[in-house]
Parts: sequence; structure tokens; C-alpha cells
Amino acid sequence: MTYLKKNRYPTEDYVAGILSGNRVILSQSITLIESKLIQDNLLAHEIIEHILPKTGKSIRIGITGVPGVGKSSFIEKFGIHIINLGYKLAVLAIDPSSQKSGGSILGDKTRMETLAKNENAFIRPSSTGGTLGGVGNKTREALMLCEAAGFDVIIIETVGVGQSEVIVNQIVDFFLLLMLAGAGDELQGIKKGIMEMADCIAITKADGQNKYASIKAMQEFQNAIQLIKGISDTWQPKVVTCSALEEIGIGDIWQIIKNYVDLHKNNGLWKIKRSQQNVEWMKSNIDNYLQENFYRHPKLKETFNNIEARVRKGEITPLKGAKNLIDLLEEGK
Ligand SMILES: Nc1nc2c(ncn2[C@@H]2O[C@H](COP(=O)(O)OP(=O)(O)OP(=O)(O)O)[C@@H](O)[C@H]2O)c(=O)[nH]1
Ligand SMILES: [Mg+2]
Repeated sequence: MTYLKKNRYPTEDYVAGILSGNRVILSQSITLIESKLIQDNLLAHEIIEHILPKTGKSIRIGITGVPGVGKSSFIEKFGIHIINLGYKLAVLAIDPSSQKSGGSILGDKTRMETLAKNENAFIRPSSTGGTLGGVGNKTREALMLCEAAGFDVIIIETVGVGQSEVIVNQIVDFFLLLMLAGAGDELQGIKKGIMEMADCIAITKADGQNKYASIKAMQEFQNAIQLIKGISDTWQPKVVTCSALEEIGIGDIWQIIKNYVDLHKNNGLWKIKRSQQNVEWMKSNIDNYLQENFYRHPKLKETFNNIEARVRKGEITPLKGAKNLIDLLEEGK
């Protein structure tokens, strides 16, 4: 097979490379996760099996907000702040639009220039081919590799417009939502469901002429979040202002995250959430497996297009179409 000639190493080489913090090997392993070749994915899974005992120690942070809210600029300053405190940071960016637009990969790298050059930071924009569930699994797998490579804090950046936050929320420990002052939340396209997931809301660009409006927005969001989530006896989501430009509020947000981690480790919720996420991970793998096997099945090759066309023309109902295809696979089992 040509695959074997394509410069793949034995599993143990990848494992050793990752565990020793070799960034080139880490990058290559993430490429295996994202590869469309099933053999690459299988190799990636073998690597993950080996490194799993070395995972679990990082703080996993999801950061979301509409395009242009200031995510990359925030991460750049936040990243440098925590690196100066002695942490190693990995940033994985999911961009659901990149499939069409060719990606904001370049843009993100340039907006995180200082961070990208720092030896204690690793930035990896994620390819978003495939289903969102698939993206979730791939991101989680990449996160595990980064953990095994010794990164203490892992940020998953996602654009806050759709479903991807729900998936990210199943991967991270702490969810930070970035918002802008001066635009109603409807305008910002942030759904109530995303607000519900937030452990902290930061009003960005709270600088210059925007300062006063940001403080006002902070108070409004404090009220809104109480209405949406009620009063919690474990964690009341925090609402703060920040500015990447003037470097305001960055340290406060890190302190909030640290407080959250300490509190949840002490009351046991940390462990419970991680175990639930593991179960979700397993289920999501099953879903992907079933889906991929279904659509790739040779038995369906011709029939699928045929039935699809009939559904399109209204000759059979979508339910019947699905049933016919499933029955075809079940036949002779
Ligand atoms: N005044 C001010 N401008 C900012 C701040 N942070 C970011 N910006 C500007 O806002 C614009 C968008 O910032 P990004 O950090 O690229 O935003 P993003 O959310 O990562 O954008 P996407 O990756 O496209 O979704 C840029 O022109 C930044 O210079 C800030 O704290 N203050
Ligand atoms: Mg960005």
C-alpha cells in the first residue's frame, strides 16, 4: 500500500516523541488524527491508547464569541500572561467556516504572533472536515496529545455562532464567553444556550471610548445571566470586562479560572464532569463509527444515489428512503 511509503513511523516513535514534548511529532500526530485516510486514523488511535495514562492533568478552557469579538487577541495576551507565570499553553482553534473560506488559519497565526513564536506555546488551527461530531472527536484527541506532550493549559477557540460550542462544552472544564458592549445579545448572534454554558462572560475591548459602555454591558449581563441560570450554590458565572489592547482584566480572568478549578477539585465536581465527558466521548465515537460505516458501505454505493433521487422527487418519503437503505444493510446479516 502506498500509505506505508508515506513516511509513517512505528507507533512507539510517535508515543516517545509526544511524551518527550517534541512539537514536530506532536504536530504530525495531530495530522494523523485529521487525516482522511482510515489507516492514519487507526494509527492515531493506537497512539492515543498509549498516551492516555499521561493525560488528564491540564486545565481545559473553551473560548467562544462571534467573529471579530477579539478571541485571538485575547488569547495572545492571556497566553503570554500565563506563560510568564510558568505554564505551557496549547491553543486548538476550531473554525466551522474554514471548509468554505479556506480558513482563518493565516489570520489566526498572525493575530497571535508573539504567542506563536513562544517556545512554551503551541498553536494549532483545526481542520473541520466532516461532521461536527467528528470535529469534536478530533479536537478531543488532539487535546489528549497536547496534554501528554506536557501542556498545562489547553484552550479550544471556537466561533460562537452555532453548534460547535455544545461540542466544545463536552470537552472543556471551563467555558469563557467573550461579548461586545453596545450590541444587543440578539445582534451578537449568541444564543441563550451558549450563555447558559458560560462559566465566565468577559466584555471585550473595554478600552478607550468603549470603556463606559463595557461597564454598563457588564452590569446588564450580570442580571441577564442570573435570569437565565438562576442563583447557583456551586458556581455563579462571573461577568467581567477586559481589553487585550490595554491589557486590562487578563490576570483577573486567569484568577477566576484558578478559583473555579480549585473549588471544583475540592467539591468533587471536577472528577464527575470529566467522567461524564468520557462517556460522551465513547458515545460520540460509536456515532461516528456507525455513520462512517453506513455511508461508506459498498452495498449502498448505487442504491443510495437512486433512493436519494427518489426522495428528492417526492416519489418516496424520507422515512421510507431511510428504511429501505437500512434494510438493505441488515439483509443477510
Ligand atoms: N480596541 C480594541 N480592539 C481589539 C481588542 N481586541 C481585539 N481588537 C480588534 O478587533 C479585531 C478582531 O480581533 P480578533 O482578535 O481577530 O477577533 P476574533 O474574535 O479572533 O476574530 P475571528 O477569529 O475572525 O472570529 C481586530 O481588528 C483587533 O485589533 C481590544 O481589546 N481592544
Ligand atoms: Mg480568531
